[in-house]
Amino acid sequence: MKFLIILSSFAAAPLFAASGGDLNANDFVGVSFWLVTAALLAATVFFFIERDNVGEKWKTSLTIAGLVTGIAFWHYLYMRGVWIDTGETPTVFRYIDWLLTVPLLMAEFYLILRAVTEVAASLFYKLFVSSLLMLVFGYAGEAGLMPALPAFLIGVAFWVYMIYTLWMGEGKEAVLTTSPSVQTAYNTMMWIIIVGWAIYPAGYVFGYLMGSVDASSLNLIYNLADFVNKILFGLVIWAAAVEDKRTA
Ligand SMILES: *C/C=C(C)/C=C/C=C(C)/C=C/C1=C(C)CCCC1(C)C
Repeated sequence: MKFLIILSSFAAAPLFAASGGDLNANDFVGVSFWLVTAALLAATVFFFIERDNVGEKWKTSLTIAGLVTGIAFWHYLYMRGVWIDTGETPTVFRYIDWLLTVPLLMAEFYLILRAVTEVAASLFYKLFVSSLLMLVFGYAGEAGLMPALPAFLIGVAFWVYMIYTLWMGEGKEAVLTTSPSVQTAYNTMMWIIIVGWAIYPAGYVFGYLMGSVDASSLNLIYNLADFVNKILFGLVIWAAAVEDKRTA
C-alpha cells in the first residue's frame, strides 16, 4: 500500500515538469541530467521502502534520506528541461534544491548522534546556519550579484567551518561515545562531506573561475556531485542501519 502511494505520487510528477523531451545523444550534460533524475527516483522509492527493514532509531534518518532524493528528483525534472530546451544553467532551480536538501543532510548528522547519545542542539544550529550562508554566497557568485572569486572564498570558509565542527568539535566528542556501526556511519558521512562535497566547489572553479563561464563543465560536475552526495550518502546510512540490526 505504501509502495503504491509513493509510486503514484511520482507518476504524477512528470505532468507538471518542464519539457525537454528531445534529448540529443551527443549532449553529455543532458544525458547526465537524465541519469541522475532516474537514479534519484529509484533511490527515493528504495529509502522509503527500506524504512520497514531497519531498527526504530534509524527510521527517521531513512525518511530524511528519501526526502532529500525526492526533493532533488523533483528539481531535476525541471533542471533537465531547462538545460535541454535552452542550453542554459538552471541556477535558480539548483539553488532552491540545495537550500532545501543541504540543511536536511545536516539534520542527518544531528539525528544519527541524537538517536544514540547526548548532543547539544547548538550543533545543529551551527551546521544549519553555516550551510545556508555557504549557499547564499555561492548563489551570489553564480548569479552575478557579487564578483565570483570573493563569493567563492567566503562560501569555502563556511564549508571548512562545518567540517571543523563535525570533525574536531562537538560532533567528534559526541560520536566517540556511540556504537561501532554508528561511528562507521558517522565517519563515512564525514568523508562524504569532505571529499564528496569538494566536487561542488570544483564545479564552481571550472564553471566560473577559469576565465570564461563554462556551463557544460559546471553542470556535469554538479550532477555528479549530487549523485554522490544525495544517493551515496543515503546508502551509507542505510548500510549502517542494516548492519546495526544484524549485529544487535
Ligand atoms: C544535495 C546538495 C548538496 C549536498 C550541495 C552541496 C553544495 C556545496 C557543498 C557547495 C559548496 C560551495 C562552496 C564550498 C563555495 C561556494 C560555491 C558553492 C556554493 C558551490
